[in-house]
Amino acid sequence: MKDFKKSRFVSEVSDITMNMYHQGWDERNGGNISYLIDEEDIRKYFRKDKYIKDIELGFTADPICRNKYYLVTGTGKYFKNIKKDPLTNLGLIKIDSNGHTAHLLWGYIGGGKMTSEFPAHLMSHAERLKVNPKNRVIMHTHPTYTICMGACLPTDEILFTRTLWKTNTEAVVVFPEGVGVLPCMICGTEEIGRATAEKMKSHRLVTWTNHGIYGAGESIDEAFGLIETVEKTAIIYMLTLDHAVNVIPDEVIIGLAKLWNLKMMPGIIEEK
Ligand code: 2HA
Ligand code: ZN
Repeated sequence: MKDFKKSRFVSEVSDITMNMYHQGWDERNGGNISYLIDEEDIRKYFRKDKYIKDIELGFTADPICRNKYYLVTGTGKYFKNIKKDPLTNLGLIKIDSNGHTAHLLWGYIGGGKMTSEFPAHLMSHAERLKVNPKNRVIMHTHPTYTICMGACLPTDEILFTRTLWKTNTEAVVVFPEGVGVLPCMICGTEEIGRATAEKMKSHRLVTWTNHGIYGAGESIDEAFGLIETVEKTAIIYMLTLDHAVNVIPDEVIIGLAKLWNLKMMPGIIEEK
C-alpha cells in the first residue's frame, strides 16, 4: 500500500496552502480547504476503511455527500504549517451513510478535527456536485483586496460582478456566471453554510462581505485560479478607485463572451 502522506492530494493541498499563505491571504488560522477524493484513489492507499475515531458533524450531510471521502484542513490550524506537518494539520474523513458522522481515516494527530467552516464546505460540495459531478474542491480564503472591494461597494452581486468585469478583461472570461455575494454574517455556522451553498447553485465563487471568499472547482487549480483572478481584479479596482478614466466598455465584455462562447450571468450587461 502506498503512503497517503506522499499522495498527490496531500502534496497539492500542502503546496497551495503555502502559496496562499505567501499571498498574505491566510493569516493565523484563516482559510480552509476540502478536497473530495474518489474511492478508487482512496483504495491505492487504504485497502479497506479503518477508522481512528468518529467526529460528529453537528448538521445533516446532504445524501450526495454521504459515503464519500474528503481531505479537510483542521480547525485552528495554520496554512503555513501544513506542508511541514500534514498529519497534524489535515484529516482524511469519510462521511457516514447516516449523514451525521465523519469517520477519521488519517491525520488530525494530536486531537484535531475539521475546519469550523465544514458546514459551508460540505453544503457547497453538495450543490456543486449536483451542477457538475466532476467538482472536487471547495476553497475558502481571506484575500485582502477582495475584502476591501466588498467593504467599499453595496452588498449587491450584480454590481460586484459588473465592477469586476469592467475592471479586467480576464474577469468575464474566467467567471462568466458571475460572483455570488453574501452580506456580513456570523461565520462557522450552519446558517452561513446554507446561504453559501444556495449561491453555489449558480456560482463557483461566493464572497463573504468583511471576511473573504469561497471558490469551487474540479481541481485545486480551478478553485485557486478563480479566486486569484477575483483578487487580481480587486487589486486593480482598489488601486484605481476614483481615478480610473478607462473602464472596459460593455461591447468589449459582450465581445469576449461571444468569442469564448460563454453564458454570461444575466442582468449585468445590457445587450444593445
Ligand atoms: O478557519 O477562515 O472562516 C478560519 C476561517 C474561518
Ligand atoms: Zn474565513
